[in-house]
This record gives sequence, C-alpha cells and structure tokens, in this order.
Amino acid sequence: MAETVYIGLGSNLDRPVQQVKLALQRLHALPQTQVIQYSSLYRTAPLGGLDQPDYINAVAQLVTHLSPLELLSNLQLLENLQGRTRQQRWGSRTLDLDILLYGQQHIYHPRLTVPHVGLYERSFVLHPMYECSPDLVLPNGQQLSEILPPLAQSDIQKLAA
Ligand code: A4P
Ligand code: MG
Repeated sequence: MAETVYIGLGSNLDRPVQQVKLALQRLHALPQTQVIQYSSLYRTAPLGGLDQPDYINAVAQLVTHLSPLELLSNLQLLENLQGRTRQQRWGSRTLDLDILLYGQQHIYHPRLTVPHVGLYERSFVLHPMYECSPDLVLPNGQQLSEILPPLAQSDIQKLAA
C-alpha cells in the first residue's frame, strides 16, 4: 500500500542551501516513490546547544511503496552521497534526512522512531510541513495548524525562492 510520508531535510555545513536543493532533486530518484511537493527553504537557529552554524531546513512530501526501513536505508544512502559523517550527535552535518511521518503510523524500532522525536516541538519542522499540508492531522489526533508556533516568535526565517 502506498503511504504519504514527510521527510525533514537539514544542513549546516559546506554550502547548506546547495546541499538541501541537491537532496530535494535526489529524492525524485528514490525507487517506488513519488515526490508530491516540497516547502521553501528556511534558515534556522541551531537547536541542541552546540556552537555551530545556522541550519537550512526544508520538508518534502512523498508517496512511497517502500517500507519504513527500506525508506530509511535509501535516505541514509543519500546522506552518505553528500558526504555525511556521523561524529557528534546533534553536531554539524552536510545533510540530515529524517522520516518525520510515515502515514499515521507509530513506529518503535531500534533503527527508527516515527513520528520523529521532537516533531511536535520543532518550528523548523512544523512550519515547512504546514506549507506542504495546511490541513494535516498528526498521528496524535491534533491538527498541525493548532500546534504551529507563531512564525514571528520562532527562530526561523523563510528564504526567498
Ligand atoms: N533514526 C531513528 N528514527 C529516525 C527517523 N525518524 N528518521 C535513527 C531518521 N533516522 C532515524 O541519526 C541517528 C539514528 O537515528 C540513525 O542511524 C537512524 O537509525 P543520525 O542522523 O545519524 O544522527 P543525528 O541526526 O545527529 O541524531 P538525531 O537524533 O536524528 O538528531 P535530530 O533530531 O535529527 O537533530 N537545529 C536546527 N535548527 N535544524 C536541524 O535540522 N538538527 C539536529 C539533529 C540538531 N539541531 C538542529 C537540527
Ligand atoms: Mg537525523
């Protein structure tokens, strides 16, 4: 069965705008998957307390026949293609691809937690997701629009197209 999924993209190293744009293009080549749409790019303050550059974040909406773990493996291949190395958790990275939502499913697996941890609190995820799907209902039953923090009070800035 095909599922609608949302992917969070993030980069704060080595020309982050280009990294995110390249990754958005590469999503089109995922097997058994169709890109429906993606958000604008956002410049966002780093979360996690480490001294690191601002991030560029975006969200893509896909429809896929891949299983959750197949999708994760394919996304990790794309991260590696763009020079991702894993040194410090929450540290700087050329590309981070997170599965934010996989349909309405809750997944608890050693390699994969969905909805992505922090989804409900992170404005750099919620705002671009809202841009894709303003009527989205989240797996906890809440409307995305109900929990959207005001943009003016968020540490994020939409970039011109
Ligand atoms: N994993 C579990 N669930 C998922 C999921 N839903 N999607 C596992 C993707 N991967 C998932 O991830 C570590 C492991 O998480 C993977 O091997 C996978 O099996 P990682 O990408 O290697 O490490 P990470 O990204 O450093 O850790 P984590 O916990 O995913 O961090 P986050 O939550 O992604 O946060 N500030 C701003 N402004 N913007 C950002 O994008 N990102 C982070 C990283 C910190 N601060 C940020 C941002
Ligand atoms: Mg991650």
